[in-house]
Amino acid sequence: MRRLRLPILLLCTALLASLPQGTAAADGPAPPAAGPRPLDQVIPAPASVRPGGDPYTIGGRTVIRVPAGSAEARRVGSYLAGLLRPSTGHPLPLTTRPGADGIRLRLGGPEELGEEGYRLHASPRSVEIRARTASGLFHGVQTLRQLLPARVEARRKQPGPWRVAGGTVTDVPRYAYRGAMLDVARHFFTVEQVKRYIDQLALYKINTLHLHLTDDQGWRIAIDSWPRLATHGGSTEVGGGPGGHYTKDDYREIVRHAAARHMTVVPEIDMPGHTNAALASYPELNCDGVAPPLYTGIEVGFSSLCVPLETTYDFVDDVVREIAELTPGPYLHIGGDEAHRTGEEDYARFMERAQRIVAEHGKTVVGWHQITGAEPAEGAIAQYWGTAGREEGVAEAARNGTRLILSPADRAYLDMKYDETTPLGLSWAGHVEVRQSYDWDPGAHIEGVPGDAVLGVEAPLWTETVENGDHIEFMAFPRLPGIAELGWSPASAHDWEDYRTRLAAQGPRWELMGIDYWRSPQVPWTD
Ligand code: TNX
Repeated sequence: MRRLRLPILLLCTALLASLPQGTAAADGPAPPAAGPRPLDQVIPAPASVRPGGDPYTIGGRTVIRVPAGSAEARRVGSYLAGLLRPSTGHPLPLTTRPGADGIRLRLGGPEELGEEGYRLHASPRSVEIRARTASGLFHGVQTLRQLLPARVEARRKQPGPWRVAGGTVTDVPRYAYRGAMLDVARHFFTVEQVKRYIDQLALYKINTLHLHLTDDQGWRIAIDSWPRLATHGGSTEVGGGPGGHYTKDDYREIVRHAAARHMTVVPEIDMPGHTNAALASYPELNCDGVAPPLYTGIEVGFSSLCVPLETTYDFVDDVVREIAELTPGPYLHIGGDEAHRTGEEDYARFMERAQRIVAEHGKTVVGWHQITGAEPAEGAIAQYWGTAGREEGVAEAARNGTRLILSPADRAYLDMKYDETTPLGLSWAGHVEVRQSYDWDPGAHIEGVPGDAVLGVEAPLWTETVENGDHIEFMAFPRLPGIAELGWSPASAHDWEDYRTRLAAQGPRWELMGIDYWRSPQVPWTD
């Protein structure tokens, strides 16, 4: 017995010492060990921080006050309680009774806070989060979460204190669209895996989940009017595994889970290329009437819907209608990339009709930036995935009103290897280390694009080599928070040295969340 005690004690001390108390960086002065985390030490960096006054401490008598009469705001309060109760061990009851103490979520505030902004004010009496919308409250809650010690992420009771530094954070996003894309076509991911990723994205104020639902290797969503798309087209994946597809109820569950985290789902049906799974499911979609075999390799650009065939547009109309019905959000992504088997004129013809069909079903078109080679519909959004930063066609479309989502492959692609040792991923756009993915400005990235044409940023995760949840996390972390910061924080907050220190402090949080991340040598991890 006696001999065991010392090692256990040492282990506990080491464990406690490894928990972040502030933001000690390898190359910066460490704040006092017991001090609360400074208000600016969160990701994305807040737009404005005014530190001052004594901290707030969450304790056994803390209540969470939510506004009466807003079910949405109350749900944000419940979400916060669900985060804090297991690790703090405090009851944290929700109440609509007004009062000056506790954690106070309040609706209202200056117009400048907009649709998603919030103001967090901490003093010894309370932490108040104010916003004009429940989404703003939700983002404020993510800031509060990051201001607490990393061990708040543990699902069992941890030692306090649970302090929030005194002062005020006033925060609004730079861009309205802050996305992450998951390719569920090359490899299929279960509803639970997608929900877990949504939970992780929410921590960084990502507000859009783009699901790449169809590709050559798999069709992943049930379409009632064309059932074989899912049952046959979804029956395998890269490498020949069993694949799978979402029933409509599965998909609704993903949309619901995302909405509860103030995230909109953008479904993508990739057309006219990347359609082998559909062509394999229905011979009548092929120009020669012959269905090709299912495909489990990773080549791109070899398939195309048959542009002259009228059946093609019946198919597009049915699919878009059924997908639009499942989609509360405004956008429907129609792909349009790498249609190497579709002639230029056919491509323009197809895109013109496909865009019209999307509009008829009440949605706004998003397409990969190749759609700027056709005539983009009014209000269309193009997603740039090039590597050159020069793309005259894209710039011209932007000057003519097409809005852009930026996902430059050599910066934002989460499927690129970090370096030559990365066991997963591709490298056609080069290696993308943490600094490379963070250190660029979406507002000035493509020559000749007016800054206000940029709707936002997105980090796509293609899954040719990504087979399970651990793989998703290893490729997304630590790059995803950098793209999230580019989407949220003002350009004036951009600073690699400061960012990498803040990023380092996320490591212990990820460990407690069970996230297996790449320990990039560019980041001064604290343990
Ligand atoms: C290009 S980017 C693709 C995908 C691949 C990806 C792999 C784009 C619109 N198309 O089909 O999965 O590269 O990095």
